[in-house]
Amino acid sequence: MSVMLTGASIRYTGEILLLMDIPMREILSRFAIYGELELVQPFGAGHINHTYRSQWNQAGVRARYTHQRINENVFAHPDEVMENIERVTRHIAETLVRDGEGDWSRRTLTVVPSRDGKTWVRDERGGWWRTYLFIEGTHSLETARSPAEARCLGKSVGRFQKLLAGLGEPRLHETIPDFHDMEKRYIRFYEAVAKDACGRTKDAGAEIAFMRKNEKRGAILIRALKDGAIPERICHNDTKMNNILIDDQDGEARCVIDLDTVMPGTSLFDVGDLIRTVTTTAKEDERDLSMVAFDGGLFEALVDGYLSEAREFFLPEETSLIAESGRNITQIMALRFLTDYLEGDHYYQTSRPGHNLDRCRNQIALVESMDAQWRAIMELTAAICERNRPASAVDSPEA
Ligand code: ADP
Ligand code: GN1
Ligand code: MG
Repeated sequence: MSVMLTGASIRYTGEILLLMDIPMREILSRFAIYGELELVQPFGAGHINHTYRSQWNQAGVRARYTHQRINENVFAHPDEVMENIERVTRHIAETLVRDGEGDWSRRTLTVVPSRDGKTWVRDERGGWWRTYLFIEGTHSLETARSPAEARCLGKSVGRFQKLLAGLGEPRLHETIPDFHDMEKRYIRFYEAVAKDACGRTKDAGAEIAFMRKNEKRGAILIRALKDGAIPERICHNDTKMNNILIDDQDGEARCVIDLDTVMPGTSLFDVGDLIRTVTTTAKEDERDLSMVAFDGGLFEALVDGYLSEAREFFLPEETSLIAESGRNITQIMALRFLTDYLEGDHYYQTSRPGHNLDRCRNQIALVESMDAQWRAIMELTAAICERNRPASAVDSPEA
């Protein structure tokens, strides 16, 4: 048997692959995968789930799969997460096939069912596992390197939202209730400050002060949604750049992944998270804050790419909040990293002491960079929106 394993959490003892003392081979054998398991290793750089990639010999052909243990600390109802993902991926696949799109199985995630026909498998400790086809010939980015990359990232999310606009009833489950509700997140933040469970507030004085000062504007998007000023739509809710797979050959965005949080929200949550991650050339946890700066050229290409698809459904009320969405989601992330730091790093995977505080500082620096360029950002946004006015507005005589 030629099984190779890498990664600290995996041990190989005799015939059994052990992942934190759970037999991995046994878990994988319960998915409808055929052939001989050759290799399994930790994979990817997500903050939430535990991701692995396996390799199989299927009658002489190599096939690879992605396996994930769903983080139950984050998702209280993994069955509902999987029900959403099942519906969303099926809908996208059916639409792509109907529209005659080639290579469609690299343009959407494909859930591999268990041998008893479910979308998940539960291990002996009650953990929830799922399997997807591994999308070959792609990579994900941690920073955008050119306007061309930024454009294709924006376009892929616009297209993703457009595809999901056609998903019918019932409403998707809210897999994390109040996920982008800044008002509720502030309540939890103040509780964390008051409790100071780990004695860390003393190291985060400036960051706590920043959050206090900017509380009001932090709620702009969620208020607009709650007040009905912008429509509810199905959105991804986690469109950071490394959740979009890029084709190794042509550099185009192939597939939007990490679908755990696809649920009702506003399209602007996704636009904002794109702006947060694509318009700075520093990584999210970069400690050298002089490298964290908003880049107008990347912003222009990103939003232009997004609107080239989204203009079909985007409303003027949404357009007017595009620039604000970037600042808003960046502020939300600063607040979430800071809260997790104060609470003791329970939510995000961290790999060094103070990692969440570093991330928070980085995000604050990005908000400040946007603030410093705000006038230019607004002018740029107006020009991009003018170029991407919906076809109906361009055609109508009064427009
Ligand atoms: P998390 O929720 O922890 O962020 P993701 O679903 O984003 O987990 O997966 C982590 C990483 O694994 C991704 O950034 C991507 O690089 C890789 N990945 C996940 N699913 C696939 C897939 N089906 N094909 C190829 N790569 C994948
Ligand atoms: C998490 O799962 P991942 O790593 O793609 C988080 C996002 C944050 C992001 C910050 C379910 O995303 O909300 O924006 O980290 N996902 C969840 O990097 O909380
Ligand atoms: Mg991810």
